[in-house]
Amino acid sequence: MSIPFVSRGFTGRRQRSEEAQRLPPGQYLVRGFPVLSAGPTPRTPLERWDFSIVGAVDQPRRWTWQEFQQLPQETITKDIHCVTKWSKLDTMWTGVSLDTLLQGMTTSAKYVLAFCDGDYTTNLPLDDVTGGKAWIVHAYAGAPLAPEHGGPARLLAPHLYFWKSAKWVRGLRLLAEDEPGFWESLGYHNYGDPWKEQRYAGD
Ligand SMILES: Nc1nc2c(c(=O)[nH]1)N[C@H]1C(S)=C(S)[C@@H](COP(=O)(O)O)O[C@H]1N2
Ligand SMILES: [Mo]
Repeated sequence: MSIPFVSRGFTGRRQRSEEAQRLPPGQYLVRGFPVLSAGPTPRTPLERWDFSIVGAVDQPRRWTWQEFQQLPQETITKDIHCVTKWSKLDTMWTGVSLDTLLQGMTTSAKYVLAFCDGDYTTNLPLDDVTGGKAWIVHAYAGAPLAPEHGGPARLLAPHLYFWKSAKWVRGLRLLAEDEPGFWESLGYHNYGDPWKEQRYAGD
């Protein structure tokens, strides 16, 4: 048996250039899964976990862990991009779309602030968590989300830098006026589009 090294070489180059096109400016690829946490990993038992939507809404909503699991689940595969310049391709998550969670709600809010166990927050326009762009995920690659990666559940908004994907998320506060979150008030960009390289305020 001879090894078809010519076609294998071609495949390798093609894969590398396809991967390169999926990398926003200034980013490099990682194969592992780095952990970036501003503080210790909180550990909330599932029986005490809930997810709520509060703030500028007609009726606040709250789901226990069990209720959350009974909502329609989606599995999505997305590339993720950290502001510290690593990107990871084809990460696979399972959870509930924010469209499902916000369905039928009446609000005049234009912004959301995600809040978490451990006091981390991050702000996003409401339009950036609706329209199939964001999920509350509780599994990674088919297994329960590890605590260091945000388990029991985290926000996933992969079209923005990964600091917007709040780990250990417990809810969203809907806001009429925008309010900077943890990193946003420490000089990170308010919006954080990786394709526009919006890393820091002023970028
Ligand atoms: N609650 C919370 N969420 C967070 C963070 C954090 O420190 N606390 N770090 C953010 C940053 S900067 C990144 S890059 C990702 C890292 O997620 P990972 O540790 O699963 O790679 O989580 C984001 N969400
Ligand atoms: Mo990050």
